[in-house]
Amino acid sequence: MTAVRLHEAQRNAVATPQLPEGISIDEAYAIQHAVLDLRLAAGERLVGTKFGFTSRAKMAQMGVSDIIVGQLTDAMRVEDGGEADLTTLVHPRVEPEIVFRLARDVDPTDPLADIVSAVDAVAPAVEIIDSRYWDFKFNLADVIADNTSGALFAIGGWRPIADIGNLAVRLSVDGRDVQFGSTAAILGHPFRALRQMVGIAARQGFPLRAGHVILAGAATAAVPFGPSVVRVDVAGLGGVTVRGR
Ligand code: 0L1
Repeated sequence: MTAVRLHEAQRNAVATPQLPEGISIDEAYAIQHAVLDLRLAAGERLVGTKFGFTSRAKMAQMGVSDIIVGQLTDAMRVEDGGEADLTTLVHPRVEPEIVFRLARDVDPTDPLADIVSAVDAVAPAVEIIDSRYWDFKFNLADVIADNTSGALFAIGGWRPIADIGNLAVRLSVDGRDVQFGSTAAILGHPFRALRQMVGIAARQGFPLRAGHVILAGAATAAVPFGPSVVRVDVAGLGGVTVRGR
């Protein structure tokens, strides 16, 4: 079964072949849910959702052109300043992001749901992505089924929600700046991504619960992640650091 294959690839950090051609987007999300169910059955807890391909830089880097959503569990979280064990990953990459926190439940099936007003805080974030597919190659259905390459994430200090439409974003590796961007790269404004979450969550059955976090998607292209210290700084929001070893 495909979900078991993807789950084992993630658990054993061994790349697996891409899915057969012809899988629809809805089928791909169903596989993603089945993979997530295996993680939850193993004791992990759902803590939020994450976007993929909300910026042109990421779409161009991976050759796809649609926003996608994956799911986050507590086992994927690394503390700010903490370590990411590289032996648990296949071919990881790192991206600079911002992350939202929901203060109350949002019902995605409610056409009047206002997700922006449900957000009480924002923070800088490091996302470590890791495709489970050979050569980090995939089409849209592949990457959706593979939980949008979700692997690990770290969150910096929370700040009250403010004007986050055009904040400078910097990714550095071992103290050397490697990517610069702006939160405006996230669909023109990160709130635009957030609003799109409601429709996707309704269609694909993602809960949006109080306390959940939502990673907004990378503001720049991803860079390979190895034994090093990566830091994301977002103007006005501060920074967050992860060490790979
Ligand atoms: O932030 C993002 O756009 C993550 C995309 C995840 C898919 C990938 O590039 O592997």
